[in-house]
Amino acid sequence: MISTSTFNTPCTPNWCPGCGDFGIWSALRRALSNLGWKPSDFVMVYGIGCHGHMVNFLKSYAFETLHGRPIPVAEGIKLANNKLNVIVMAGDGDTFGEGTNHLVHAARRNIDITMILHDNQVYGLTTGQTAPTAQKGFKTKSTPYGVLEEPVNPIGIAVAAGATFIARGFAGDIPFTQSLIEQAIAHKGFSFIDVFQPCVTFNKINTYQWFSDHTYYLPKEYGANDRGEAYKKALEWGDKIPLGILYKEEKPTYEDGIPQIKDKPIIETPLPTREIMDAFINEFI
Ligand SMILES: Cc1ncc(C[n+]2csc(CCOP(=O)(O)OP(=O)(O)O)c2C)c(N)n1
Ligand code: SF4
Ligand SMILES: [Mg+2]
Repeated sequence: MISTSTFNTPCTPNWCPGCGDFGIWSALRRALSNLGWKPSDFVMVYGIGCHGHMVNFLKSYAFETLHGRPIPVAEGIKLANNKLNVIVMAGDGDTFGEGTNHLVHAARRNIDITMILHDNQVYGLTTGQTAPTAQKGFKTKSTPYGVLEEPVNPIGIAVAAGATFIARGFAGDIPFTQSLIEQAIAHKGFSFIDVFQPCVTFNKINTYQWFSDHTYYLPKEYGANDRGEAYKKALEWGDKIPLGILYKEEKPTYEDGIPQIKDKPIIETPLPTREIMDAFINEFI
């Protein structure tokens, strides 16, 4: 175990006081410290949103991508160097307003990356518009009369797409979320954690109190090994929203199926010889 301060940078977080992003940041630093990782042992890949500001506050290799595109960038990094541990931080707008397809394909591919969704049911960075996860009737500056559509169901999508580790955490319970992050990282394959992350500035409905009142922890007897049961859990909402590991399955990863990276990663494979390169280039001259 190493100190959580190992992952600090000279920058002080500029999230609004009380933002749930602080809880996720703390949970992640504690998990990394428990794993004994150094900042050079992993790559963080961020989307664009308040969550993405973490690129400045967490010391590691990192890439802040385009809005909606952290997953494909993370997949590219993993395939270029499959020895690296890759963690994606994404917003709910980021993931489901733009780029839902990336989640679906990463899940069915079972590529070995960990994804942590900052689920605040709103667009935080752009000052409070409706996110696809927002509940029906939620009033924001982009839907002043209330949202008309049904919200997307992040867990339901992950279950249907074939993710092999699916969990839900809460930024208000840091030790619990830390434990989920540790288990997700330890899992071989695509792991997805939907973390309820109160946006104290733009979402006055789904507050810390609201989440505390409306969630429960899955009991030990819940096996987390039946995709059908996990889907039933994904549909639980309202007064009874489950937290914990909803589904887990051991399965070969996408990388396991690529013989070219079986012995060493692509970055350690020598480039094609000069002659081959020249012949290729000459075709275009
Ligand atoms: C391609 C593209 N589309 C839209 C935007 C504008 N934009 C930036 S952040 C954001 C929404 C952020 O919401 P979310 O992903 O939920 O992150 P949060 O700020 O809540 O953490 C939008 C629409 C952008 N930067 N790039
Ligand atoms: S706007 Fe919301 S999500 Fe963004 S930093 Fe403030 S509280 Fe957090
Ligand atoms: Mg959001």
